[in-house]
Amino acid sequence: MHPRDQTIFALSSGRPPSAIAMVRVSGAEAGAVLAALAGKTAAPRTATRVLLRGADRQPIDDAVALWFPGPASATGEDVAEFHVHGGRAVLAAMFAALGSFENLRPAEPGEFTRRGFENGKLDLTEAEGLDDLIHADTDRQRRQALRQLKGLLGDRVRNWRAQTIEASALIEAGIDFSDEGDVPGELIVPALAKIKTLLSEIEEVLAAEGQSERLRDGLVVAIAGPPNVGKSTLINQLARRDVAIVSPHAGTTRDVIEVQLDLDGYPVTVIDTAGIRETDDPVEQEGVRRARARAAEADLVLWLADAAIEPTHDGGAPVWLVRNKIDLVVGRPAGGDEAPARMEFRISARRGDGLPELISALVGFARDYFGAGEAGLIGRARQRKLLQETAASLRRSVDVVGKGEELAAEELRAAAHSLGRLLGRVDVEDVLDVIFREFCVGK
Ligand SMILES: Nc1nc2c(ncn2[C@@H]2O[C@H](COP(=O)(O)OP(=O)(O)OP(=O)(O)O)[C@@H](O)[C@H]2O)c(=O)[nH]1
Ligand SMILES: [Mg+2]
Repeated sequence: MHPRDQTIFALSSGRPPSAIAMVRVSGAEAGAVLAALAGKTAAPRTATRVLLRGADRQPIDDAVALWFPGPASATGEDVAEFHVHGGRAVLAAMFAALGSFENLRPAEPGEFTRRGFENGKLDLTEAEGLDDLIHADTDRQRRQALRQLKGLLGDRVRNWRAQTIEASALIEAGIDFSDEGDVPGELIVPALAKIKTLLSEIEEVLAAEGQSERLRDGLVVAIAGPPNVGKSTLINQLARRDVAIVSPHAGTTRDVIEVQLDLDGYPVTVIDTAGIRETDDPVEQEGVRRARARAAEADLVLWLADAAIEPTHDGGAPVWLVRNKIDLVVGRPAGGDEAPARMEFRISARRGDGLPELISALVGFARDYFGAGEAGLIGRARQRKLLQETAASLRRSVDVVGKGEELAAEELRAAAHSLGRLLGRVDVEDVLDVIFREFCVGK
């Protein structure tokens, strides 16, 4: 039997042990599996209490089962759900029982969603939204993913695709008429008007989106500077836990240490790096190399320096100068300075002075970086690229229509094709594997 036609099963809830675990079965055998394990059938879409038994008829668990006959199910196939106690031994017994059925196998990552996609339950932008929702760490990421999952982009794209096909039909009708005199103009004028409206709608979405797909990946802030200035102390303060070792010994940090922060709903990755200096120690040299590489890739560098010493720092991407250990010097108070050319802060990472100002400046930076306001319609680079291709084809169709309707029709077909790819309607086997591989098992 082809793997696609086999019935699949997986743990769809989190890592055991847990109070309750949810095991999902999807495919032609799901009903038979439910009947065999539970010893009875369950009414559709109704929670039914069942005593599950394995092949040896020994009880596995006292559970709740749900029966979703296809096509009115998440995958479009017959689906059985088992809500069992989330102990490792319970799940091991469950999987042993499921594995003993013929034509049943464990699901691949994302395979339930992929089957839903293949059965027309959701389009590709919605599937991407679903994956993003599962991986959303912050509230803004959640909202953006939910908009995709609810099909906000998909609905627009479907509409654009229908309009493109209509415009192309008008132009092709013009081609058929062209032997018979002046008819084409009557068809081409409305077609052109349609294309221009479409193009301006797509361009508007592309322009408004600015940075919204960045929200998926987050903003990277690197803490860098000479050894012993308090970089690790600062990352611990920002993370509010001890992620990095702090010591008075210069050259303590060697590896790059990362923490994920939620700054006002914006996902921010802060990295602590080895103090940058010339050294003979090969391990520290490697640490310095990694520190430089990560700081070079970061979206923002916090260059830490001792408050008492005049610092030097690399240029390049935005660099904020953060003078630490102000508790050791008398004079100016903590806080932020919008000094003429660059941002400058004075903090005590150990005592916490100046940290609120630094954090609120980081939130402001994140707000600019991600674009203010509600997240946009485009969630991924894949979607943006296809929309750009669509706009380019539409633009070319307007340009070439005077030279020949066939050329314009060809460009419109290309535009419809790009939109179809966006939805996953055409030509997508290559991207499907990539997209669904990123999913969790059980989804
Ligand atoms: N007085 C004072 N000491 C601090 C402050 N911040 C850090 N320190 C001390 O400075 C020393 C070095 O701190 P670390 O956080 O390990 O410095 P680092 O920049 O990570 O050092 P390397 O990893 O070696 O590059 C430790 O003894 C800290 O307790 C501060 O604001 N005031
Ligand atoms: Mg350190």
